[in-house]
Amino acid sequence: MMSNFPCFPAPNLPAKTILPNDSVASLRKAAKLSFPAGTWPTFNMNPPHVAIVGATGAVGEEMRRCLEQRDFPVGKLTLLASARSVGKRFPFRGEDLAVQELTHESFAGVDLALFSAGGSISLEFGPSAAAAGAVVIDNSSAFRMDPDVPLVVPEINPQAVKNRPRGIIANPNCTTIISLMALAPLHEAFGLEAVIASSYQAVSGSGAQGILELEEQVKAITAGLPFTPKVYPRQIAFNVIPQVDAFLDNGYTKEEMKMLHEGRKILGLPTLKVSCTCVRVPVYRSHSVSITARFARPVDADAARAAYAGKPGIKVVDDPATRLFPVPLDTTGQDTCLVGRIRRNIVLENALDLWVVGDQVRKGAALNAVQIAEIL
Ligand code: 2RA
Repeated sequence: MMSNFPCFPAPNLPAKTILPNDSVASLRKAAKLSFPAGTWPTFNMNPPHVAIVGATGAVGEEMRRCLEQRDFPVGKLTLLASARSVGKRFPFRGEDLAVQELTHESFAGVDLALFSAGGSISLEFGPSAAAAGAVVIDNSSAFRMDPDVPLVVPEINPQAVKNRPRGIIANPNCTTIISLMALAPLHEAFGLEAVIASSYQAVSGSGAQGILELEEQVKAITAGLPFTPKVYPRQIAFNVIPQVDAFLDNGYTKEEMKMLHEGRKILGLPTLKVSCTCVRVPVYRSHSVSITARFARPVDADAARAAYAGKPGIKVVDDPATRLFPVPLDTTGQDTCLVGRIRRNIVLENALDLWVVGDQVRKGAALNAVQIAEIL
């Protein structure tokens, strides 16, 4: 539908695995999971019956693609959505699967349920799926701060998947994931203490509606026609909007406070300080985050670049001499987050400035969920 625009949909991806399977093995090793790749001890059946809840949404569709591209061992795939989507069909491994209506009875026989249909659906149906015996991986914010629900980025805290008393594992917010992909290796090397960040968030973070609003406004403005913003509080075309999600009493938005609360939980740093300004930008896909991070120990740019060596899912793209730095189009449709503009901050002691970019539909949502399933 967005064919007039060069960056959406995401470029065609290779039919097969993007993140090599040895990366799955390295994530499992990091999680200290000793069983060999290709076995799935969590599930009684091998391969598992997988359900995607919210299968017609942007993230639900990307989950289906990730399962296929990464050769996730799916015995059966059930696509679930609201009644109005029943009958829509989607391809999966050469089959044409019909969407079924989500009900509390949908999870009989399901081993793994990937949820991406919003917080209220997760709250209502997640516990039913878990009660039916499925491991639930939830992309909404509904359970993220529940102490009995692990909040997992597989490259950072894979071991947390093992402790899931409610049978539910939460996928963090996209901006949190992308920021932490850059911060976690630095934390390991230098001891993270405080973060000040500004995000540049793509309209696909608001789902198909956000993409449509940007496209329609660009068309209307270039044709000299009037339009009324619907999804965003102000015009998003040729503009930036310093509001993502609802405002809270402290003047921050919910999205901004997620960086603090989720960052603390994932990194296991209850005293981590985070101040964030989240901004919506007229980019179709991939979020960028400008970060100033203060550490316990001295840092410099070379040591920071070295800290990323061998870390899965994050790559340094950083050579000011040749104007090499990551931009959102570089990560669109890609699995790896890119970090650049790494420099010592000249205001604060032991602090760095950096710029990280990642595809928020993939690593910020669908891919992260499938990676969690891979290490169960
Ligand atoms: C956004 N955080 O970009 C959302 C997507 N999860 O608005």
